[in-house]
Amino acid sequence: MLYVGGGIITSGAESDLLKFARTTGIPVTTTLMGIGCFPETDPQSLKWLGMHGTVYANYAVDECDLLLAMGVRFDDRVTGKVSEFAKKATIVHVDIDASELNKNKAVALPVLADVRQALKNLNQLLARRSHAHLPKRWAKWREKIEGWRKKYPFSYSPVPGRIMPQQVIEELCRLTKGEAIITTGVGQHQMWAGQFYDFHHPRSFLTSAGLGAMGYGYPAAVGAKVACPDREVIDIDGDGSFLMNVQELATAMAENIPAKAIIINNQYLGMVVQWEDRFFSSNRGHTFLGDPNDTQKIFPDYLPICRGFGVPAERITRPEEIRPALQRLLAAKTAYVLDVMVPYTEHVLPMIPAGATVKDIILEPMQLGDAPLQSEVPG
Ligand SMILES: Cc1cc2nc3c(=O)[nH]c(=O)nc-3n(C[C@H](O)[C@H](O)[C@H](O)COP(=O)(O)OP(=O)(O)OC[C@H]3O[C@@H](n4cnc5c(N)ncnc54)[C@H](O)[C@@H]3O)c2cc1C
Ligand SMILES: Cc1ncc(C[n+]2csc(CCOP(=O)(O)OP(=O)(O)O)c2C)c(N)n1
Ligand SMILES: [Mg+2]
Repeated sequence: MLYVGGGIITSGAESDLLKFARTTGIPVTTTLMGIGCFPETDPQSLKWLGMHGTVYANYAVDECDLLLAMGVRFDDRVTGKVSEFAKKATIVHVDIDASELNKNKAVALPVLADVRQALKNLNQLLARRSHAHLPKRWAKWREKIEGWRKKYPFSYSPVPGRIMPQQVIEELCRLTKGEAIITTGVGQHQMWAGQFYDFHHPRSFLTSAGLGAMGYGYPAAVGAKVACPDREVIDIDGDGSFLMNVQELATAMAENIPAKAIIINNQYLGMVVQWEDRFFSSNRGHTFLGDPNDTQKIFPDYLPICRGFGVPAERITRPEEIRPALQRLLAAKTAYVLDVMVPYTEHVLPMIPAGATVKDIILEPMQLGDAPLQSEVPG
């Protein structure tokens, strides 16, 4: 398995990686920070691994006998219980930072190198003679992975009459053909953006992954739009995260920067709610973001807030509104905000709990029926 990440993007090694993967036929999984360094619609791509990554990538890393880790740092959201991570594999780790080698995970072969140069050298070695037999050699392995891929795709269960967050992102991916630059806040919406949008190019998924700074999404979108005025730039944000830097709407208007935002508005700090539900008996610790005196009201009301900044905004509450609303957002020539009301009861799946292993992977939605939940989100 190839386990590749942010280092591929910083070093600009994506074409060298593609060449190496093609020649050898080795399946590729990325980290969240590596999203886009290998085209996600490619048959060799297993999308991303880790806590909320694909089941098939996690299973493949668990089963593989050789793990080529390149420009990655064995983050705990990827490894879970470190001693169990890729236990059957001989691990080779290529990293430019000596302090990363053997830091979280002791490996068989640490290589201190620029990953771009390392891949170029490997490709040169491979070019010396034909390796056409290599991809065929892994046929059984690929077949096994395809079985997992078919059995465990990213999925969700629609709730009649309600907009599901995943559905909005899937539709956006269809409308933009996976070619937009997507930025995010931190939380459930961030994970769904990574799961349900298919990225083809590096530097297309801008997300605060390591430090996880809520509020990153909109300012990042403004910056990306200035850097890449010809690309569609959309912040897929959470209602909590968007509020943290909402003043940047003024920058977008004052500087005529048409950065768009979609607020996946569940009226909660959704990711924290998910942990409350799963691990703390649904005990709420100030995770409701609405008005406690009127839980049926949508609060804060982003429409007049955006209007106050001179930014056009609309709100949708029903599934049939998704496509036309996204089309209006994409057609807008100025900054634009789409406030999408979604149920707060949805959990990001799959999930490997912190410090656990692939054996503990959660696949099933939670039966929230008897949990002491606050009232449903309006809309
Ligand atoms: C709510 C939440 C959930 C998350 N869930 C997941 C998850 O399920 N899966 C997941 O993958 N992440 C997840 N993350 C992100 C996670 O915390 C880490 O940020 C991410 O996994 C790190 O990616 P990376 O290993 O590619 O390292 P990066 O942080 O991108 O670091 C890059 C590595 O490459 C090295 N490098 C840099 N340049 C070069 C070069 N030229 N040559 C060689 N090496 C180089 C660096 O030294 C470093 O070791 C989550 C984050 C949040 C906030
Ligand atoms: C500045 C900051 N404060 C707190 C956190 C911890 N945290 C991580 S996700 C999250 C909830 C985010 O809520 P929202 O933006 O509404 O996204 P959702 O999970 O509902 O999609 C919180 C509080 C953080 N990552 N950053
Ligand atoms: Mg929220």
